[in-house]
Amino acid sequence: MGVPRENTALYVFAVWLPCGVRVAEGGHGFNERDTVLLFVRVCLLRIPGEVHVENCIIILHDVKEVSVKRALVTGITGQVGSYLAESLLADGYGVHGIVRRGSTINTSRIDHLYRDPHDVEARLRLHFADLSDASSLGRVLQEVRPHEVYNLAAQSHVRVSFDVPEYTAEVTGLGTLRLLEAVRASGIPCRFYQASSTEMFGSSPPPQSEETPFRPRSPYAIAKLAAHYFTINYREAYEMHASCGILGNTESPRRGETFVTRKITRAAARIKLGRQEKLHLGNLDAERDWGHARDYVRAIRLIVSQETPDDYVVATGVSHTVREFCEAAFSYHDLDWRRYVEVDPRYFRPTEVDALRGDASKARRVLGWAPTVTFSQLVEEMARADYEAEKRLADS
Ligand code: NAP
Ligand code: F7E
Repeated sequence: MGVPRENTALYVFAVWLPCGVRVAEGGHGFNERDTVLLFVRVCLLRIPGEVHVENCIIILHDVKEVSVKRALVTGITGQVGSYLAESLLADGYGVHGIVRRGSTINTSRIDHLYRDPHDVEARLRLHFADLSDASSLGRVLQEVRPHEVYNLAAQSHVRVSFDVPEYTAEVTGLGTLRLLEAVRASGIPCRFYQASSTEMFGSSPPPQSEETPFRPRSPYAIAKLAAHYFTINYREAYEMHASCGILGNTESPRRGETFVTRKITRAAARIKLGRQEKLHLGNLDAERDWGHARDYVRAIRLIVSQETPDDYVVATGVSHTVREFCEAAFSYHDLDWRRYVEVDPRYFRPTEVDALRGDASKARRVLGWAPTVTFSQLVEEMARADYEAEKRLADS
């Protein structure tokens, strides 16, 4: 059974006992009528007492054509992947996520979406694979035969990319090529989304639009740029429906704890609760355009839904310094950030990106997209979520 396939029949049915009692009803999309009968059997076994299917009269009320799409998401356990999975599931998609094997289970961001795969209603499936392993990508593609592929997986930390440059190029850069090649070789006519980044603009001054020259300043940005151009090349060479979203800094309460926003909101909450004394940061003058992941996932879905594949900058157009973020996050707790924040040069980067502020005019014009969450709303939501989480820990 599992995830219904595209253009399968939706059987709306009821099951009656010979005595005239209706014992089950429902509707589900399956490939074959036999499967529906199997489903009915499952329903019957769930009711108290033993009932034999043969003793029932199964009435199929209706058969409708439904279209159930399948999406394959790499990086589903990450921040953006979790919001994207929510959005796709809400729209009725069968969502297939690629997860890599770790020594501990790493699905906390999507646990609320997960259902036992034996559950006939489960529409989220996870597959072990890795962007560094081409054979695993080819296998999952063949198993899922997706209509849409979202490539969100990456070694996504800029500072860390200076420590593991080769690995970053391998996964963030070449990993994208492996996935594109696996899609091309499979012949599956799916749409492809690449998670590009405004980090690729590097030292080009803001505002940065699709026309701004790329001047990358880190192994991460260079790897993302390679992935960006691989995607464009596959679009042009093989007429793939492949698009890139050049996203600005994407934040939310689910942001990784070592990115600056979350590091600040988490520390502010811990300091408020007496669980931490100081917060050590690097460059406080850096300017970033911070937007909410949920807004940006809306843009990603719009990009993929366009008839013609293309590339779009997705950003709020408003930037703030790291210092201003500190001020806002500590103020939420009525704290003066200057008493707690200390600069530690160990967090400086060998080459820094001074200022990012995206110009998303094209996304507004073509996609009709606009952000809804302001800077202060974002900081407040993150500060509140971290306070509640830290409070629970303190109370336990
Ligand atoms: P994230 O939270 O760091 O998530 C990264 C995801 O990639 C995780 O699910 C991670 O799995 C997975 N991954 C890492 N290496 C992998 C590998 N070798 N094979 C398979 N999966 C692997 O990042 P995010 O904030 O959600 O961002 C999503 C994407 O957008 C990334 O590509 C990022 O570079 C890009 N982007 C992010 C921003 C931003 O500000 N957040 C802006 C522009 C573009 P584990 O959970 O197992 O680690
Ligand atoms: O740093 C400064 C740091 O690590 C932001 C990724 O999602 O967005 C992200 O990359 C700024 C930088 O994000 C600390 O020097 C100061 O100037 O939160 P971040 P990032 O480097 O902008 C882009 C668009 C992506 O695509 C990436 O995947 O904050 N900063 N002190 C610090 N940064 C960190 N992490 N930690 C500090 O202590």
